[in-house]
Amino acid sequence: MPETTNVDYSTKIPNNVGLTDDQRVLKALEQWHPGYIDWWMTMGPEGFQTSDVYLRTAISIDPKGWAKFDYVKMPEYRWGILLAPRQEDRQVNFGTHKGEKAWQEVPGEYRAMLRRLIVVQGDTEPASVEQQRHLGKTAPSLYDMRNLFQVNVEEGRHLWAMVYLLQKYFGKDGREEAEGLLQRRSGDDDKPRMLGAFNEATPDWLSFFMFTFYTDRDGKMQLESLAQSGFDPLSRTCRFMLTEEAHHMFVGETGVGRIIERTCEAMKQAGIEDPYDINAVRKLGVIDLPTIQKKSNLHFTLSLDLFGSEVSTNAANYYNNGLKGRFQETRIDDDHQLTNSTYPVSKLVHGEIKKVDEPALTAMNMRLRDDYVADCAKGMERWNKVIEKAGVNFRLALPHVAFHRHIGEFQNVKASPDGQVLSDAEWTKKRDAWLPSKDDGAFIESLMAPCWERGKFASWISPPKVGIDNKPGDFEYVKIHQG
Ligand code: BYC
Repeated sequence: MPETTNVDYSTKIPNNVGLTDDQRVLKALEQWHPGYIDWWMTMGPEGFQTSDVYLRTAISIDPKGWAKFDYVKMPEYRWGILLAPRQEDRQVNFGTHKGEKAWQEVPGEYRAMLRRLIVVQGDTEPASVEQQRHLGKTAPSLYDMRNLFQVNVEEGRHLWAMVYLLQKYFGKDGREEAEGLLQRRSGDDDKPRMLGAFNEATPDWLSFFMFTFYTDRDGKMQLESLAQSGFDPLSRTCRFMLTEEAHHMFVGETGVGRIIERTCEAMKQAGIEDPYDINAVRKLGVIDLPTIQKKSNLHFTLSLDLFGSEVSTNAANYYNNGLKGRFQETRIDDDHQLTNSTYPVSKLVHGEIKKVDEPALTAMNMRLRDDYVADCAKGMERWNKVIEKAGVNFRLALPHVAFHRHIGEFQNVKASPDGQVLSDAEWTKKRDAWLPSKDDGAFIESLMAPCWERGKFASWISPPKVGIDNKPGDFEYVKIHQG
């Protein structure tokens, strides 16, 4: 079957890339498949591999009807290879090759760079599944459990998407990299995942929702930039992945929003006016707003690190060579080459944080991060609306980009959430007021008891406004059979 908008289900690996006519790649993927299943069974959602989960599966790349919903046992999910449709006249839209026809094969001189980008992207997908594998056991409802598993199977599919590119376009080294993606493990001392945030623990559901809000949103920004790539198969792959990514951020935003809503509601019912009366709020079995702020600080800053250094020659090369663009590159009104442009970058100058103009080409990561921060701020405003509507006197805020950083300009700086540079001792004294403390972790953990009855929700989270696929509130999103 040639490339099409419909997905060919006759092969073991559903696809719209004509795998039946591409026996070499089909064989390579079929050989990789058992290792993937083995990884899924050992590192995927723990304890629910035999449960029936109401999942959506991509069946087409037509935006109007791309998914179908049904009960599926996760190991039987049809992980497919789906690329957005090819645009015949697509060009390289930026960098020194601007105006050339988009590449259908890997340009020899950029092979190593492209492979690196694809491997880094690919590595994050299984990492997040590994980070979240224990969460099913403490799911606050069947609805949330189903959303967790939906996110997990789709991250699995995103791994397949990157592995397809490696197997199809990078020969022997591509096959080795595909193996490596199944070998590394989140948080492992000897063979960790590649990027910092993907080696952190996701110990509880508030972390999961913050992760899907902040870290999946980095995923969105990075995929948007790779979707601009002059290497057309990468662009098409990322464009389809973005369709699925939207739901992951929905899960994060509404998850945190529902926790906030429940906290405010419980405070109002109990007549608690002071959001900082943490002990009184916690006694109600809900998560106090200051702790939610600290969790937000943690996940936001870990995600900022994922943008790399503010000033980066890697990023300049990716752009110059037409491999990775800016967020919504084609909508920006400039020359798309940026040889003479500058961009303001936050830097530490004589002990003060200032904006300094840098060549726009080397400031690519900073620019993408600025777009990201603006997108996060909009989501946070929606959370603040929930608090405001409940009549609670509290506002969540994003910390300054110099706060709690491990990559780039501010990695050796100790700054407060409002951007004041502090001594190590001052910072350490305040740390637990700004980031989750051991006690905060223990309190949240104490709330993490499973709530698996149909239509029921844990004490600390409100029900969603609407069900998935418009299902009613008591729908059995997961039929639990624990093996
Ligand atoms: N941790 O010039 P620099 C997602 C390394 S999330 C560890 O500063 P560059 C998802 C860097 O690799 C999106 N190492 O940065 C979300 C380099 O190493 P080498 C994932 C780091 O290269 C949720 C060195 O430091 N996709 O999809 O301009 C669930 C100097 O690099 C980190 C991508 O990231 C870090 N945080 O930018 C599931 C897109 N930061 O080469 C999925 C592809 C930097 O010297 N990746 N380093 O050994 C990229 O575009 C770039 O690699 C980065 C780094 C933006 C990550």
